[in-house]
Amino acid sequence: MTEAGPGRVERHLRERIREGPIHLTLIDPEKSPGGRAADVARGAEAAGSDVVLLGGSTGISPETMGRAATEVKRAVRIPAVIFPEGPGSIAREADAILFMSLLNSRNLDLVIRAHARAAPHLRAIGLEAIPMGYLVIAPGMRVGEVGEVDTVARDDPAAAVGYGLAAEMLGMRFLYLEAGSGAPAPVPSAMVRAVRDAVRLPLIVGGGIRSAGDARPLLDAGADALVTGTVTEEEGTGTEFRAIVQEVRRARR
Ligand code: 1GP
Repeated sequence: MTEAGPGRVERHLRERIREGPIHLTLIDPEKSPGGRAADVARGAEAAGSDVVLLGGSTGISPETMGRAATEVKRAVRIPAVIFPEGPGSIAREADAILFMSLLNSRNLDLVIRAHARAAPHLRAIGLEAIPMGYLVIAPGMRVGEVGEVDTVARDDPAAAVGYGLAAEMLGMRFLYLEAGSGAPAPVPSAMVRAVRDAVRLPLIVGGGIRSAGDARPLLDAGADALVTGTVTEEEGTGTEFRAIVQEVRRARR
């Protein structure tokens, strides 16, 4: 038997997280033409962000994803990791892909079937797959709709804990709590705390984080990684973005 342990990017992330929380910058290749993805990636790395996540839009093509990954990899040293919306997001030019099951979707394609179709291709091109449970919390925004999600209610941390423990026991190696891109408020910190206390997986939190003030309670509650997308789409890697990354880095000390 060949051991199916963590790959190079996952080991790197785990080592970073052992020393404290990290920041992931989400870049949407569809909304970043003409070198913008590289510009944002450079700004993100300079600010101290740890990973570029590539994804966001529905209907992205492998060509668009591949171009963005190549551009980002030429521009920065931090890893470029695909945050997929489906098999069309797969591009061998990236460093790894979050191989994520949308745990609370009603659509079995998004839970496991698309994965079964994509897995042989991933193995063939040798792209590192990072196994992750992806859980959408209300309001869920667009991913809640297109993902046909039964969102976890914001006042029901026990439900999030149940999904998180199930992900852990199924052998997934990361857990992502998602409020939805552009959510008016992030995942409640009480829910992050409850999941942190119960689940032994690195915990990624995203959706609706727009300021250092939004980030602080999530870090205090034990989030291992914060994802931001909208803030960079709206104002690049300017003051607000840098303040969020600074807040994450302060929590590493
Ligand atoms: C979306 O969690 C990410 O999948 C980022 O959300 O765009 O609200 O930062 P925002």
